[in-house]
Amino acid sequence: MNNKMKKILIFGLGRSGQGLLDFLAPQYPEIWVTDDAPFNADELSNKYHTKISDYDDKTAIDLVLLSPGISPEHPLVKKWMQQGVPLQSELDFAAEQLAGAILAISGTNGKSTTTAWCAHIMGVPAAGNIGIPLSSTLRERAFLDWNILEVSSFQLEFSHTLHPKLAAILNITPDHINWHGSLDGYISSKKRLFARMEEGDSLLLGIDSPMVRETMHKETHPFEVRAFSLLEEVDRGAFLRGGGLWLREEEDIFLVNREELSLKGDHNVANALATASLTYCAGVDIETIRRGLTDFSGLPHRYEVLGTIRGRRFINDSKATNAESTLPALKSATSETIVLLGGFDKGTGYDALFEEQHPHLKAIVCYGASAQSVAQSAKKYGIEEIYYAQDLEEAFEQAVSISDEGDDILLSPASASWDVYPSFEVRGDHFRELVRRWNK
Ligand code: UMA
Ligand code: ADP
Repeated sequence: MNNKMKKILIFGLGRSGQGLLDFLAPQYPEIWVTDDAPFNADELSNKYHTKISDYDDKTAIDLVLLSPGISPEHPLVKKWMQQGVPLQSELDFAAEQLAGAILAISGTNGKSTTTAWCAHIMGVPAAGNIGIPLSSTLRERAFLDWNILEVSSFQLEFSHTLHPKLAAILNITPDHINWHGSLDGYISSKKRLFARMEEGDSLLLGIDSPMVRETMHKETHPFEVRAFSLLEEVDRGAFLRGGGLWLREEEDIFLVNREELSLKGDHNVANALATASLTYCAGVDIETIRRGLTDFSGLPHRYEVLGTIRGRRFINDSKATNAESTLPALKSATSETIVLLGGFDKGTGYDALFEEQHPHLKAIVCYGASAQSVAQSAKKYGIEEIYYAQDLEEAFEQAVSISDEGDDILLSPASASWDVYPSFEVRGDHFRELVRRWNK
């Protein structure tokens, strides 16, 4: 069948669905859409200048394009799978349209930072889970040699054709277990990133992560494997020697000292090592890599210092959506810190937050859907200063009321935002607004 005659259904009308509509609407006389939330097909038809029809199961669909948030357990998805209807992720479908090579970055934490850092050094736009669906950027990619993509486990669940030339798995700790059904399901999904890579391609693995080491690094692969580590000098890839960042290729190449990196903390040294190795493999010269490692300004919502008001420093780390990503914020604290913890519970537990002591942790304020689970873990490890709040606003008020001059008030929730907010950005912006109001 001529591709343009295919009946395509887009499931999900968020960022990914709209990106697909942007790309497909000029090419197709009719597109089917569905979403569990209400929407107006006529308004969409007007907006996209083609016929957008609300899906009903009388229409025989040839291809369903799924937004990443649609679970494989969704009744419609199960039905289509039973019926043998082809299902494809938005990212996979969009990636098939690319002319240039793909550099794809996945892992549990540090994906966006590393993706944006690579994009900064290579001077090309990033897309994918970083917040910009690839489908919405296809038109500007026709002449790009490289496409830098942040890829999530959700996007990989229905990935059958994605073929990166360069890929990285930064680290793996349990995440999104509710969604994938099990840790094995989560890891299997991540492995799809390199399932179609072949000789001549290169995979970079963060081997300080035991799960990456055990489930990916020990395996034999038909393509080149590099590694990065803060703890050992790797055979090929990037490592830390003394306080310096090094590449190991045909020879050892010194990059910069860790103090020169623009982003601080061990986790960002790891992100920098990954960035350096990936950009080197993509052909960037060492001087450009060195410069980019020292002048990258980072992303909002990742340990973003909002300012100091009446002696209290406010930090927005809304992107910390699991225990392992909140840990660096707690470890790097140098002032008494009150941390706001809570949100949508992904079923991965909070013990990792408190297993080691944080000398500057003054109090925790637990709020939202995961409040009780967070508090239970904290109690188990002897944390005494535990406060409770219904929502972020109440948690904020609670935190300022128990704070003193010189304290840090840190939003680093260790939970997804989805109990109340559509995204971590909206949650972080709400925190920013609360700080702004308190400043009056
Ligand atoms: N919807 C349904 N039924 C469902 C689930 C969703 O109808 O069961 C509908 C919603 O009503 C909504 C739409 O689907 O209209 C939302 O689709 P979506 O949840 O896939 O979200 P998008 O707006 O398309 O954003 C997605 C990613 N979101 C998720 O994976 C949940 C964004 O990642 C990504 O930036 C964007 O595509 C562009 O690629 C966000 C995220 O939280 C940052 N990712 C997770 C993470 O990083 O941990 C995986
Ligand atoms: P992701 O896109 O994987 O969620 P981000 O770069 O957006 O990662 O960072 C999300 C959160 O994780 C932030 O709070 C950040 O401080 C923390 N973080 C960043 N890099 C790492 C890392 N390598 N290991 C653990 N936590 C990290």
